Amino acid sequence: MTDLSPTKSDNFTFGLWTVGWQARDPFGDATRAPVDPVETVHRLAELGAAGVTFHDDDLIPFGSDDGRRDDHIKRFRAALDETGLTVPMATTNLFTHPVFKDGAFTSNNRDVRRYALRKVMRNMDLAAELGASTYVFWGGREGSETDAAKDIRAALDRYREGIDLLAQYSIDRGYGLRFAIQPKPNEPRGDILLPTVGHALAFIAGLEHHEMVGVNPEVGHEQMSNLNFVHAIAQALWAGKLFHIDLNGQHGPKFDQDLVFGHGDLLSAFFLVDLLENGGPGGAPAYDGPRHFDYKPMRTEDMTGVWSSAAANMRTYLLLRERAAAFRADPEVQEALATSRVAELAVPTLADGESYDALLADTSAYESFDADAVAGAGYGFGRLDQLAVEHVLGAR
Ligand code: GLT
Ligand code: MN
Repeated sequence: MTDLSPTKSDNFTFGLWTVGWQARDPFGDATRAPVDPVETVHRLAELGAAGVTFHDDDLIPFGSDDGRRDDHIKRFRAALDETGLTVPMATTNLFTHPVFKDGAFTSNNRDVRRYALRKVMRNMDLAAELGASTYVFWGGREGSETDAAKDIRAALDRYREGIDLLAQYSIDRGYGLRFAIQPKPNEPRGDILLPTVGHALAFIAGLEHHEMVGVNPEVGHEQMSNLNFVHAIAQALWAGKLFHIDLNGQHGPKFDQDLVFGHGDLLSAFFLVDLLENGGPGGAPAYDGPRHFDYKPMRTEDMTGVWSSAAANMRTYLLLRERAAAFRADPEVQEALATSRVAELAVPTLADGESYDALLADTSAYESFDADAVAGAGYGFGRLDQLAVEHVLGAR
């Protein structure tokens, strides 16, 4: 087995809010004490992570005056310098303070929308200063509980207005940030705008600076809608829009579990890693950005469990990467892939320069095509699936 100690070249990153989650839930109080971001940086560095990400309020408690703000930033910077950890991504907390109870960019209250934009701009300044290249937008409060109270078309106009303005701000200030919109179907709102990767991609196409906006899909968020996360990532890659990714685990459609990566739908996690690392069945260019873990250590755990769960995310990813490499290298898998005609899908359906007239003239395509005979042949997908399962289980 290959070495499974994470190194900076694996490009694993964590949000401050992940290991720092105090495990408050709608039914119970915190089970853990706050964690100093400086400690998080040191711990993550010791564990082999490459970077750390944050919401403005994770680093600088909401309401801090300028002096306190500077102190928090100075201490954080010093920890980054000491450890060599980077800040590849930052984001804004537009959901915790009650002022955002009806959303931020899409609140019915215009003053809240203006305040939200200012809050983002302020943290974009800091993100750029710390060298971030990606800015995430998770609109957890952008939504509604009742269709009586929200004009969804107007909300989408305001969402677009907000992202357009902030994109222009990044361009004018020379920040070079790329924006990544993070979909989620529900929770905390009853229904959230831009609920899936597909919705987000469609929204992005209508933005003024659409070229600098992509998606930040999260495993559990798509799976909450019973959608196939690997398909979502493949479509985002296909569209050139996978700007960032949030890895975690989820057991099907229920509340957002934010489990350790792989501790949910393990087979999907395997195929995801295979796609990111090897391009999946198509062998197309893979993702080369941070492998960002957006998980929550279980509420039952103490701090020992917090740091071991952080390590577990990286170890599980590396195990799956090793398993995916073994799967791709297995001659029997290669033979099964050929039997299943997987590579044939990459061949255009019409020949180079062939017109529909030529297709109409090709009697082998229709008149003499034996549909019943072709229908009778199996594709062997079950054998491939079993080979994948055996590789995941370490049986091959
Ligand atoms: C929050 C949410 C995550 C998002 C974060 C980014 S915040 O924890 O549950 O899915 O990635 O704002
Ligand atoms: Mn989540």
